[in-house]
Amino acid sequence: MLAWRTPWKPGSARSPSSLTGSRRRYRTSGCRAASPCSRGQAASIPPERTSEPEGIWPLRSTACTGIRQGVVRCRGRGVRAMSTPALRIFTFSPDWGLPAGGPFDLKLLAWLNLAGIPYEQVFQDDTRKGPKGKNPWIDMDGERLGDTEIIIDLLGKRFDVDLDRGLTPEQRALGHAWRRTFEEHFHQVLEWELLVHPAGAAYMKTSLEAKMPPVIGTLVFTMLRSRMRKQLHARGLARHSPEIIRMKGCADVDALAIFLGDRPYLVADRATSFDAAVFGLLAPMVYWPMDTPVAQHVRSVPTIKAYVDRMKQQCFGGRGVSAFRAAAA
Ligand SMILES: N[C@@H](CCC(=O)N[C@@H](CS)C(=O)NCC(=O)O)C(=O)O
Repeated sequence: MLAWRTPWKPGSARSPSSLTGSRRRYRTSGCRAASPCSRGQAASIPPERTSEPEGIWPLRSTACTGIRQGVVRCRGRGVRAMSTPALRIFTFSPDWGLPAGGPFDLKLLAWLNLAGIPYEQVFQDDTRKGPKGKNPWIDMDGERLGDTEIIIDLLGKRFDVDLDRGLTPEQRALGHAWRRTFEEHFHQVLEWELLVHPAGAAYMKTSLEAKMPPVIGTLVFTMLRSRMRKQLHARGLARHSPEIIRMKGCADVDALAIFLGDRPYLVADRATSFDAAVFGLLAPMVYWPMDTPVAQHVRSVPTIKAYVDRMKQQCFGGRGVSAFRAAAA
């Protein structure tokens, strides 16, 4: 069934972020639209204006022409095929058999695919280009927006999709706690293994040197590693010895494995937004080839490996990195 949606009005709850203020109408197929009573259940985060003054952000001229090969168009799976806002997702390049190398990229892409929202993926490895200096970010109707939690909240309202519809307050609270654990603590462990641990650092150095001119690649790696060390020291994790860091990371993984037990998903019998988040943070470690200690542990726990494989299959159809690269060519 098709339904005309009310046009966006500035300040309305459903309004995403369009700064154009146009009275455009969007058509959606209503099959997955949230029922009126379920709307607004998701935590509401006020939209932020993040667009740059005209002329400063050379989005089309730089991001697109510069990395035209890095554009993948993903059609929604049947939910919205009509006139939809132009939605571009800026992520790191694909790696490790995944459609993007960043955990928060994977979270957002998984959520979008589960929600059936069509988008265009643009590879952009330079986080400084994002509105918050972090990957990923989106561009929708000309407005750039960072932070996956805010993006998901806004897109959910804009497209009337709530993957967490029907969850009890307790399920939401539990999902929230797991998401925060992995995004705020486990993420630090992931970053430490990727850029500070010798095995991760060696991989990243080689990878950057292969992508960039010789001296530049080495320089970028050195700057990135130094910045990450400082960030992780400020946040606390890098003040510990490698052994303590390993134990802290493994503790998150073991707790999750015990909690999951035979459950296919975190808090429901279907994938929710919380699964998208936890999957995003675990997936790089499951599939990257480096033998860093926590990644090795993640891969060795059958419950976790099966959970991540299940989510990957469901969200990305089990495609390998060559498929993602080929789609972008
Ligand atoms: N809370 C943010 C976190 C994003 C984030 O931390 N992205 C990392 C990559 S995984 C990043 O861009 N780091 C670059 C930096 O901190 O300089 C979100 O949900 O999007």
